[in-house]
Amino acid sequence: MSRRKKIYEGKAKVLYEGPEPGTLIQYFKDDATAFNAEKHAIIEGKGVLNNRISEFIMTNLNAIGVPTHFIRRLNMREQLIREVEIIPLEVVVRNIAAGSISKRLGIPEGELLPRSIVEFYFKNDGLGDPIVAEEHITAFNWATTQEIDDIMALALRINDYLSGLFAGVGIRLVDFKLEFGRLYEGDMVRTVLADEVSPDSCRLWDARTNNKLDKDRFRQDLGGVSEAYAEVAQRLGIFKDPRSAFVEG
Ligand code: AIR
Ligand code: ASP
Repeated sequence: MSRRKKIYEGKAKVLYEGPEPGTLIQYFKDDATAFNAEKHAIIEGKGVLNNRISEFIMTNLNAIGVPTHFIRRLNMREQLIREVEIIPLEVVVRNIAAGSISKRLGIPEGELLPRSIVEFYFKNDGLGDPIVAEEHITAFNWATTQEIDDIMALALRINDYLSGLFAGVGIRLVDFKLEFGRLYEGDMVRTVLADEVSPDSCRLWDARTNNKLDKDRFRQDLGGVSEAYAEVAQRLGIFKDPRSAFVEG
């Protein structure tokens, strides 16, 4: 990594100044954190896998007309993205009960939800990303009513597309987290998908065995984290030779 300017460092990624105004470089680290960073580890190769998986998903979403911040992958750990103003929400879409909804509402893990549910969390590490209602979002000006409508529509389209994409490779998309940003183009503002879509931000279960192929392997100390991520990448057809997932270059 060179002397280029660091714009932001998160738990699993770093953002650097991009080559042109309005662009940034998103670097994927091997760091994994959970439970508001109380738990931390380095998972060798995770950054490389998430870079490739997120590239694949963002490229496919762009192709079906979902606007994203993704421009192109630069190398094994970096991608060129458009600079956006991140909307301070974590948008979670759920198809099957797991994680916090099971805990909060007592719905057994694995139960199919009556319909897909979209939830909003206030993106604030200090507060542990609390769940919020649209009332809070608009009252505190985190997003406008129009932006909430756009986010809802995009989140459900992304859910439909990704559910099918994963089903096609024998994986159930249990739930996932999205982040959106404001893309300023002249005097226009557009809501676009930002951040990443990867096994760090999704729950992915093998359709046959219900084996977890996502970050819950780390959260629950199940082991085989990078192997599970590599399995997801391989099933999506990202690597012809799965061993190449672990070769950097
Ligand atoms: N998520 C939420 N915050 C950070 C992440 N990665 C993702 C989880 C899970 C979904 O959002 O990985 O796929 C719902 O998480 P939870 O903990 O609310 O059940
Ligand atoms: N990565 C977040 C944290 O550090 C949340 C999670 O994915 O569990 O707490």
